[in-house]
Parts: sequence; C-alpha cells; structure tokens
Amino acid sequence: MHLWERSRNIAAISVLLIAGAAAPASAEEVEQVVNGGFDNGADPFWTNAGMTIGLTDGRACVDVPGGTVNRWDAAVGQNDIDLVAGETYRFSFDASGDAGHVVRAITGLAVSPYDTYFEQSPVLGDWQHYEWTFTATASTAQGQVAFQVGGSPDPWRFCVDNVSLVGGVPPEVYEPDTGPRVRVNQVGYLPDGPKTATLVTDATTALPWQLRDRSGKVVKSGRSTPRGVDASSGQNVQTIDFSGYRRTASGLTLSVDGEVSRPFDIKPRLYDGLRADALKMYYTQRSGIEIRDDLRPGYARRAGHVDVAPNQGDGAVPCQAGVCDYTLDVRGGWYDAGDHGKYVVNGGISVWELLAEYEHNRGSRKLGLAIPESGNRVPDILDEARWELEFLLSMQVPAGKPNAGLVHHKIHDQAWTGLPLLPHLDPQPRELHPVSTAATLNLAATAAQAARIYGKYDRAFAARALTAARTAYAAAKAHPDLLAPESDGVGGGAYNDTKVSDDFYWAAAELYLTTGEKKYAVDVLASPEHTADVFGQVAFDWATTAAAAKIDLALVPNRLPGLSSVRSQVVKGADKYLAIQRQHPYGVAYAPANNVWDWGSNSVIANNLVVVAAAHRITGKDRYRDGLLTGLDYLFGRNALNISYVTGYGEVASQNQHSRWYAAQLDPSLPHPPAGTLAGGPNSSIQDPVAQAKLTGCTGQFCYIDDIGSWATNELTINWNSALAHLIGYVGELD
Ligand code: 9MR
Repeated sequence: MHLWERSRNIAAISVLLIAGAAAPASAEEVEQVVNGGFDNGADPFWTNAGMTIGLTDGRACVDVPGGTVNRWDAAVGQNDIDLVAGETYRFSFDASGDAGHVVRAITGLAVSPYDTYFEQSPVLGDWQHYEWTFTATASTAQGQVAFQVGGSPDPWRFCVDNVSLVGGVPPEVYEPDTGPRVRVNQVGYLPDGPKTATLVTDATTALPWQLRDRSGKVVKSGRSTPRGVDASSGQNVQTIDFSGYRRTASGLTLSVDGEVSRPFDIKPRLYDGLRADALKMYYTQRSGIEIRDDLRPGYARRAGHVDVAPNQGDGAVPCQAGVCDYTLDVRGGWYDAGDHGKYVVNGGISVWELLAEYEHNRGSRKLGLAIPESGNRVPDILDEARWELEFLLSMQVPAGKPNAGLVHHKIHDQAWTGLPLLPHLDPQPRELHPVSTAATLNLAATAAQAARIYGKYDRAFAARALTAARTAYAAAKAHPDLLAPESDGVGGGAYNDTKVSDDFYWAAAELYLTTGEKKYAVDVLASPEHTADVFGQVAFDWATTAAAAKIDLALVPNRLPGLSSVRSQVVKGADKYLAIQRQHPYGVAYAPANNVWDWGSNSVIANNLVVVAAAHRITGKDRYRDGLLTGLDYLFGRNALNISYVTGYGEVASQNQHSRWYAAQLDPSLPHPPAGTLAGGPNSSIQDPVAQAKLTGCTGQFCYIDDIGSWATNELTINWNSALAHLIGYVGELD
C-alpha cells in the first residue's frame, strides 16, 4: 500500500471519529517512518545477521538464519526516528512468518544503551495487521523502529509491509478487565474460617447479598457494610461477611448489587495442593541440573550454566576485573527470578524461610515435591533447600585467599540478556561480584540454621555448614562495613544492602540457637535490633532480616535470657498488622506510607502474615489465625484487580510472570510459570516500560499488570515464593 493512501485512510477514520463523540487531534498526526510501504525499494531500512531484504508483491521479506540466541541477533529496522517524550504514537505494520515464529517489534533507541520504549512480541502466521498505541518516555532524534526476529534454532521467513509510526495520536487509556465487582478469594474459604468479600460500588448504604450454591439456590443471605473510599484502590467499597456459613461446597457464588462473584469453594484442606506447589517451584528454578520431564511434565529443559556452550558456565567463574584473582566453582543453586543471576542475600532469606517452614511446621516434612532426590529418606523440602545451601557455601572465599571467610555478594551475567532465553542458551560471561558483609552474614545465618536441621540426616554436611557459619560470622565481624553498592546493577540486580545490623543480629541469633554458645548470646543481647521494634511497614525481606531472627528466637526452643520479651515483640508486631487489616476493606495487613506500594508487595503482605502466623503459634489465639486467613484472601482474588496472584489458583490468575524461560507470552512453545508461582504484585514505582505505558498515574493496588514485560510488577522470585510457601505451610498446620 502507498503511504499517502495510508495517511488518507487514517485521516478518513479520524474524520469519522470527529463526527462522533471523542475527537482525536487528527491534524497533528505525523508519520515518522520513511518508505514504510516499501514502494521505493527497501531504503532506508537496514538488516543484520547477513539478511537482505527481498521485495515480494510489494512486501519486504527476509530469510532469517537459524541458530541465533537473542531476538535482536537478527533484525530489520529503520533509524533516525524522532521521538518526543510524553507524545503518544500509533505503531502498526502488517506481517507474516512461518507459523509459530515470533517477531519482537520495538520502538527504542538506535544507539547504546539501546533502551526499549515500546515492545510487543506477537506470534506470527498468515498475513495480519498489528497495531498498538504507546506514549514515548524519552525524547530522541536517534530513535528506531525494529523487527527483531532472532533466537530461533531453525531458519524461517519473515515478511513485513506498511510499517508506520504515527505521532500525535490520542493516548489510549488502559482499562484492566476486573470482572464482577464483588471480589472473593477465588480459591475459597475454610469451613470454620472467616469468610469476607469486598464489593466495589457507588452505593453508600448497606445492600442485600446472597450466597448461592452451584444450583443457584440461596444458602445464606445478609446485608453488606459500607466502608467508604478505600485509599489503596481509590474505590468506594462495601464489605460482606458470610463467616456464618460453614458447610463444605464447591462452585459457590456471592451475589450483591446486581453482580455475581467468580466461583469459589468452602472446604477443609483448601491449600494442600498449593502447599506442595509453592515449594515445587524451586526445582524448576534450579541451575546446574537438567529438569526432568517425568518430574515436571512440560517443564523439561537442559541443565543451565554447566560449562556447555553457548553458556560460559559456572564451573570456574572469575571475579569482575580487579576484584579477585581466583575463580570459584559456583554451579548449582536456584536462579533468582526471571533472570539467570544468583544472589546470596536473596538466596539467604529464601533458604531461611524454607528451613523455617520445615522447622516450625511439621507437615512440611512429609510433602512430596517430585524432585530427583525424592525417596532418599531426607524430607524433600530439605533436599530442595540444600540445592541452594550448597551454592551459598560455594560463594565463600576459601582459606588462604584474601578476604577468606567472606562471601561474594552475587554472580551473574556481565550484561543483561533479553527474553526469552533458556538458561542453557545464555551466552554471557559470568562474573563474581565483590564480597559483602550482608552476604557473609546471610551465609552465617542460614548455614547455622542448616547445621541444627540437617544433623539428623547428614552429620558431615551439618558440621561443614556450622564451620562455614562460624567462619563467616567471624569474617563479617572483622569486616563490618563492606556494603554492596546500588550502582552494581548491570547484567543482574544490585541487591544493595546498606544496613547490616539486622543481618548481624540474625546471624548471631541462628548461631546461638544452633550452638547455645554464650558468645553468640552476648551478641544477640547487645544488638540494637534486640530491643528495637522491627515490625514496620515491611516486616522482613531480603534486605531487612531482624524479624526473621525474632521469629526463630521466639519459636525454636532456647534459653536466651529475657526470651519472653522477644515473644511479646513478635505478638505486638502481629497486633499492628491485624490493626491495619481491620481498617482495610480488602483485609490487607499492609498500608504503605503515602500509598506507595513496594516492589514485590505480594511478598511483603505474605511476610507480614508470617509474623501473624508466628503470633498464632505463640499465643494460640483465634484472632491471629483468622487474620492470616483473611489476609490470604487478597492474594487469591479479593483485590481491586479481581485477580489471583498465584499461577494456577483461582479462576483468573497471573500467568505471565516475567521470566526468560516460562515465556509462553513471547513464545508459545515455552510454558507459563508452574502452578503455585506468586507474582510480585502492585508496585507504585512502575520502573519498567510496559507498566509505564499502561499504568502511569495508577493508584496502589492498580499498579500491576500480568504482562511478561513488566519486570517491576510481575516478576517471580525465590524469595517471594518462599513467603508464600512458608505461609501456606502454616495454614496447612491449622486443620
Ligand atoms: O526484589 C527486589 C526489590 O526488592 C528491589 O527493589 C529491586 C531493585 O533493586 O530488585 C528486586 O529484585 C530483582 C533483582 O534485582 C534481579 N532479579 C529479579 C528480582 C525481582 O524483580
């Protein structure tokens, strides 16, 4: 098609719209792409990877070579595109490709650092029109429109025509599909547990509701409670309490205000499947081992980072330039998240939470996780945690080297890789980053915890862990201010941790709990964290670990002087979370300052509930049990978006979490994340371009999108699933 024809069509459409209701500023719409219809040859489009553009029936076609790694390794594009920050563009083209192949269509920066302002990765087939609208986040005269077609093992053919980027179009407002206005826990409720729901409505007076069984018969009814405007969502809401209904049933619905909720169950042992699934997620995150299809149907993949090309392997990883003169064998461990990095401070809190699930919740010992070690007489949860513990131990600087006993903060790729990218196909050099006090104390804490837990199954391992923990703790005391900087975030996350008094406290506590030695008790008692109220907005996470110490001191038998005060601190912390929850019409035990939701807010919510679970264990009081059950409802659909944040659980659930290998959204031959994977959740800071394009100006709970490109709101991580696993583990102990 000739471009002038195209502009005329656009103008015609606009005129129609002007005659209608909303009138876009059609006069200012300006085409940015030159010769997008390929009517004057292929100039000024470029290609790489040895491809040449052939013009067939007025369309531009390329033969894409097989065997490239990243999408951008083979591309067709045009440079010198002007982009203006804040201006909205309509990006469109027609394309075809051999069935099932994917094009990553981007608008971005043509020069380093090659920022991507907009991207979509449709799966190709027959000739089809594609069109999206986005708002540019930067101004540049060096923009680019490109079609990235690399990453396929086999050669294939890609054709494109009518490439257009029109500026000055009216912005499209993103409206999430939130379904019925009555929000429930889509997984369900325990028969003897609390049962609450939230209605989004303009009504300010109480409304009648009905609970219906599968056949539509009303089994209970009542009136809702107006709650006014909820700050976390900006919605006017009412709450519904149907706790009085205690019968077991499936396919129940709640009707109110002309709306019918998504279906849910009331039944005992509601979360038994998830208890295992939340832990089974770790096997598929493993580095250094093949994932077996018989154990995880649909998730089989080759071992990642075991020194087989194109991987550069984790078998002998050097440091970043100038950091050390040795290599370490750091194969194994879990990939942190959707990336291929391995970070000690995040591995630390994840292992702690899994080992605490084992130590505090007896049911975890019998869980079958379908892992290669299953059947070896060691509880599966311990085998899984050991996969990461061995990695954490391998990150410790060996005796005889400078900094011996300290622990490297992280190991990851030298540069960021794109999506999708299976672990074994990652071609980047891997590097050890400097040692840090925080990483060293993470090893001290978790290896000490391991030493008391694994002794029963493997004395040699327990002894090795204890030696490593003692050595690490002493090394950290000798080097208390080696802080991982925020700037070290190229090719992997920074995980900068600038406060380590909490990590010292946690390591001392675990060492004391394992050894009973006075010197560690002295350090615990002398720590400023010991008397501080650590139960703030975020009870604990990878950076803030004092609460983990307090929970273990409160729950693992020990003789620390003044122990009752630690227990009462945990209970008081839980009381704070319950007070927040009572005020919250969605029952969330989290109310961030200024309604600025944290990165990974779902894990913050889960970890705050872990404190509530600890208080229940300490006191046995029902209000803690009820609070943690009500708190779970939010994660499974009782929220502003009406979505369950756990893959495979609930009628509408997150399934496109940001991951380089569960990248079904980008490549249908790859799987979605396994069932039981927790999404990060609303993050007010929306750091990624997808969230910025769709969610700018979002209020709290609305700062989330189930899109694989939204790494700031929708990643999956080992520390978020550990929060879920630990919490669901405790619920599994309740009935
Ligand atoms: O979960 C981390 C979050 O708390 C931080 O604010 C954020 C920025 O440093 O990083 C998050 O962790 C990411 C890590 O840096 C790299 N792997 C994926 C992690 C989850 O998004």
